[in-house]
Order: sequence, then structure tokens, then C-alpha cells
Amino acid sequence: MSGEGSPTTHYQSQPLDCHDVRVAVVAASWHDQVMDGLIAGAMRAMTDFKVEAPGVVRVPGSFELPVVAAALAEKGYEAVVALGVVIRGGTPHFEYVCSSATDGLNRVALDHGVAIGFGLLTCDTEEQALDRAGLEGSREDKGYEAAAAALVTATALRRIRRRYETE
Ligand code: DLZ
Repeated sequence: MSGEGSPTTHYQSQPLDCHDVRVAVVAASWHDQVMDGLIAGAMRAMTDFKVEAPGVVRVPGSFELPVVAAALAEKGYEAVVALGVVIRGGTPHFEYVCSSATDGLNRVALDHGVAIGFGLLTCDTEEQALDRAGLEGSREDKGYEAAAAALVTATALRRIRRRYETE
């Protein structure tokens, strides 16, 4: 999948004021350098969108992202930014971890009506992941994109809910 056509530049030039959006980050712990880049990118988006010091919950691996995202949603968070990177190895494990994390996060979004920023990199090589991690020299900044997507979606959900509350 290509990163071309991303709305990130638009978000960066016209960021929303999300200072009162309840948002948290859940981040896996495999592949340190890539994860550091993703988390830093998510924090850059938070700053642009005026969110101060969001909580960050670390989990062991990407497989554990959905259950923590669900717990955060149950506690009233409106937006959860899920960050992880899975690198293909020589066994089918890659597919199982990727699909469990992806399906699980999607389920949390739909079951809880919460905005999930999908910042899970699923790559063949570490080089591909580094190129998307928002580090110096990376072509893409998926941590920023995921956080911006979660905040924009949470704002849209708020507007929809408020509108129908008053009608
Ligand atoms: C087991 C495993 C493997 C092989 N690779 C990754 C990976 O590239 N990225 C990642 O986030 N997690 C990986 N894991 C760990 C699983 O996500 C999970 O944490 C363990 O299976 C324990 O439940």
C-alpha cells in the first residue's frame, strides 16, 4: 500500500484544537528504534492538535494492543492511538499477529464506538519499517498519521453524537 494521497499535510496545516479530547496511546515494545519513531510522531501530532501529555501504555507485542485499547475505551477514552510494528519472519506467525491485532483493533472501534488510530506497521523488513517510522530520513511518519486520524475521527464522532442528542 502506498502512502501517497495521505491527508497528513492538510492536518498539519490546519490542525484541530483537541485539547479536551480524551486520548491515550497504546504501544507495543518490539523493534525499539521503529517504536521510538512511531511514538515520537504520535506526540508531534498531539502537540499540533493541542493535546497535552497523553498517557502512553506499553504492552509487550502487537498482539496485546487490542485488549488494552478495549480497556481504555471502557474507561471513557474517546480516541486510542495503537502503535506497533510486526516484521515478517520465516513462519506464519506474522500473519497471525497482524490479523489478530488488526481485527481486534477494528472490533474495539466498532464495539465501543471509539476512534482508533491504526499505527500498526506490517513490513517485510526492518528497513521498510524504519522508512515509515517518522525518523530522520524516513519517507513516512505513521505515528503522526495514526494520532491525527484518531483525533480527527474522535472529533467527528463527538459532532455526530452532539447533533443527535439535540434533535
Ligand atoms: C512473537 C512475536 C514475533 C515473532 N514478532 C513480533 C513482532 O515483529 N512485533 C510485535 O509487535 N510482536 C511480535 N511478537 C510478539 C506478539 O505480538 C506477542 O507479544 C507474543 O506472542 C506474546 O503474546
